[in-house]
Amino acid sequence: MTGKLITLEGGEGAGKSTVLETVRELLAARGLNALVVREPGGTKAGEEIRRVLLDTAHHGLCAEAELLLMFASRAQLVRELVRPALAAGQWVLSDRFTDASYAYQGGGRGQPQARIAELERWAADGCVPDLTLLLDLPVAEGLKRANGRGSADRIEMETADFFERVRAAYRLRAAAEPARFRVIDASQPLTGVLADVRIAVGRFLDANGVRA
Ligand code: Z5A
Repeated sequence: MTGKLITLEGGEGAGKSTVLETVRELLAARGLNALVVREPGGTKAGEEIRRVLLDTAHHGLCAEAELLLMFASRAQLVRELVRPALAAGQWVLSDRFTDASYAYQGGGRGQPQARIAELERWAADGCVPDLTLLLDLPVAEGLKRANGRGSADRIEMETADFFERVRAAYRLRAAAEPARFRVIDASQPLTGVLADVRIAVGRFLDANGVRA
């Protein structure tokens, strides 16, 4: 049986990294040793691409180059790690995936949805997550959390308006695909967020016949 792809999405400081470990533990408790990856990055070439994408020295990077670099990283990740793992029956847990391109490059930068969909088909090999946890919280709260961490990268330096568009695009995607998305209220204290994550992942595992 093929594995499943679970992705974590959300805006700045939404708590993806914090939640990721809990999801990994939930899978492990049911005997699933998940492959954990991140985007952009995850492979040797992808991590180089990530460095270019986030480096503030490239503040003049155009939206088209940014979109193509996100998908260059993703194309490599899908073929080098994600597809082989899924084919071997391993589950994959990714910190961001293609929904981030729809939200940031689509909603944030105004790149056409159809262009992103085309890239999703061929560059990402039509690889679509089975479950996506969207950690949703007001932009101001996310920026406050993220700002506590020191210097901002190239994308983190964007305006609050940009992040409002990103959030709106994520929420639209979640509303359009309710069977795949679980929207988690990330403005709650962490214990509440993790409780909701446990319920969502537990139900998904049950639905897929994965017993403890
Ligand atoms: N990007 C893109 O544009 N297009 C794409 O296709 C892809 C990505 C794939 C890098 O992503 C950038 O690439 C990202 C989107 C873009 N740019 N931005 N902006 P990343 O995922 O590596 O980086 P990130 O989004 O900047 O992650 P992050 O800011 O680290 O967010 P997070 O992982 O969701 O948050 P966290 O580190 O878990 O938590 C942040 C802080 O809040 C931390 O101190 C926690 O202890 C705290 N926290 C977490 N949860 C709570 C709760 N519930 N209450 C209180 N405090 C909390």
